[in-house]
Amino acid sequence: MNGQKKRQLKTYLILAVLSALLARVFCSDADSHPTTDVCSTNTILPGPKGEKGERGNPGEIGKLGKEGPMGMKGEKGDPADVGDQGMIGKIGPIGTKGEKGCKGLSGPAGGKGKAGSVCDCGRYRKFVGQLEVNVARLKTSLKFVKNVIAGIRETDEKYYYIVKEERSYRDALTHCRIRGGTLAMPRDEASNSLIADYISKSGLFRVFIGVNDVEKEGQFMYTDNTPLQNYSSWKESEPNDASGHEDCVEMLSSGAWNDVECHLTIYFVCEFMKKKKTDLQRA
Ligand code: MMA
Ligand code: CA
Repeated sequence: MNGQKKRQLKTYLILAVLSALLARVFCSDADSHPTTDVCSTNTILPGPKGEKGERGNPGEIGKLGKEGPMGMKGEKGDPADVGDQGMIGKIGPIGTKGEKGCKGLSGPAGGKGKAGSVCDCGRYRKFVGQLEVNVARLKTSLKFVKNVIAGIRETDEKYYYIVKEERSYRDALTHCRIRGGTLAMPRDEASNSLIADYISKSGLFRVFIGVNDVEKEGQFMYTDNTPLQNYSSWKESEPNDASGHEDCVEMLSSGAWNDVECHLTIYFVCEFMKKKKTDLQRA
């Protein structure tokens, strides 16, 4: 059986079923109208072929088809446009040292030198060296004479010298002055203890120093008429003006001061200012 006949038979069957349904609707007893021939005959024979139906509406859009196979490799594309200029690169490592250059041209001749001296510098330096040795020896000798033979003591600023001659205060002061100094005036602990040590090491007990209250009783001054300031070294209970005439001052080997009578004759200690040294003399 071909497709066309199949469709024809299908159409007949549909028409027959429709006829039966129509007969039941129009031939019912409930209906007061009389039945027609169609109803009475109740045939199922096919009618004549109808005319061709109208053209149907277009179908809905079909589903998306399956993904096709991979296409062939395309041809190589055209070269792209030239890109922008890149950033400047990092500084490279230090290069190896270049080869030594050629020797330069000679410079212009220098001016004429001064006339040579007649000094034999080698001999001169030797002589100066010998002088330095001699100066060092003289310094050592001088120190020995000052400190051992003469028994002089010194600080940076002054020399002290004990005169082992018994004199009154007035004569002692004159003695020191004639020699360019004065009776010692200890103005601080350092110089006072230096003189005290000098007295005791000399095996002595007492010496006159340059302090008195001749001018005004009870008001002791240095012999250069400067007042006692921040320093004094009175022995305990001194000055006591024991005899009522103790206007001059002695230093004991302990460094302690005691007021005594000025006409007492005892040893005394002079002081001499050192001349200020230049840098060259100090070296
Ligand atoms: C002595 C004399 C005085 C001193 C007393 C201390 C007796 O006098 O040196 O100046 O004050 O001794 O005892
Ligand atoms: Ca006294």
